Amino acid sequence: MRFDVITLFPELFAPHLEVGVTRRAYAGGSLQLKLWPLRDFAEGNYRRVDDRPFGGGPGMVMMAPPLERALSAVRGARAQEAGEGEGEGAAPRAPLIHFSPTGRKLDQALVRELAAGSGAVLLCGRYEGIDQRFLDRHVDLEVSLGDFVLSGGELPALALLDAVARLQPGVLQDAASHQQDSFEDGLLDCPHYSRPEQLPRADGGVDAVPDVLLSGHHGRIARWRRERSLEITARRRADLIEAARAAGRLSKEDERFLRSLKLDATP
Ligand code: 9D3
Repeated sequence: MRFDVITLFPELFAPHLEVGVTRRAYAGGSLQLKLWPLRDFAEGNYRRVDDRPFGGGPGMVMMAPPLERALSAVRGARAQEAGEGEGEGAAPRAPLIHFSPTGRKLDQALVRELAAGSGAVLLCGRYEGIDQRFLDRHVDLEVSLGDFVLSGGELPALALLDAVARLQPGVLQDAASHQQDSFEDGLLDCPHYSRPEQLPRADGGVDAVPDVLLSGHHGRIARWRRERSLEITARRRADLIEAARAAGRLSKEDERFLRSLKLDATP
């Protein structure tokens, strides 16, 4: 699958291509990333991509013409590559996703949807935003990372690419780790422990690993983990318990455990 990114700061994407699980997705060829530096599509001696807002006010607005030229180049390159493979008729046009604080909040459902598709064009804004006429013409989906203020859309684009990359077949160490992900089953993850069994504390004591995890009892370990997931989810994200219940993902045993918790109204 192919992602094309239109950005003023293509260099921000280098680390994502160079390390860890995401590098494997690109090296293995399941994911392709093409960067389109917006400055390359600007005109004149100053290569301007921004200008003052009509109506006045602070900050600058990204101008439509360089964006139009960049998007045409992306569409052209995608059409050419689709044509080279030939075979079955025209592929559906890749969606244009604009990262914006006013967009729909990124979640695992959208990540899964994109990971199952053939890619997208990602548009990263800077300054106060992008000329609305360009957005109205071309944008299919606006996506936000959440209710906090960033300086542009590049980090949200990287977050989306990272989340999609780790869902590519063969990218995660073992496929079972998807299943255990928080949000894949709709509950928060349980705590994890590794060696040493006894971790010395500054006060002379030790912090031990919960006994059940050393018991070798796979059934009891699975139940303990399920209960820790249910407990932390009930305490921190009651909305996710409600959603899991509505989707029929809680067993009688889960419900019995949840009733046994002394849930505080105030955290
Ligand atoms: C001072 C300007 N803002 C008024 C509160 C508007 C504004 C414009 C552009 C705020 C942030 C930005 C740049 N942010 C993004 O492009 C962005 C973003 C974000 O800031 N938070 C969460 N998700 C996203 S996706 C893109």
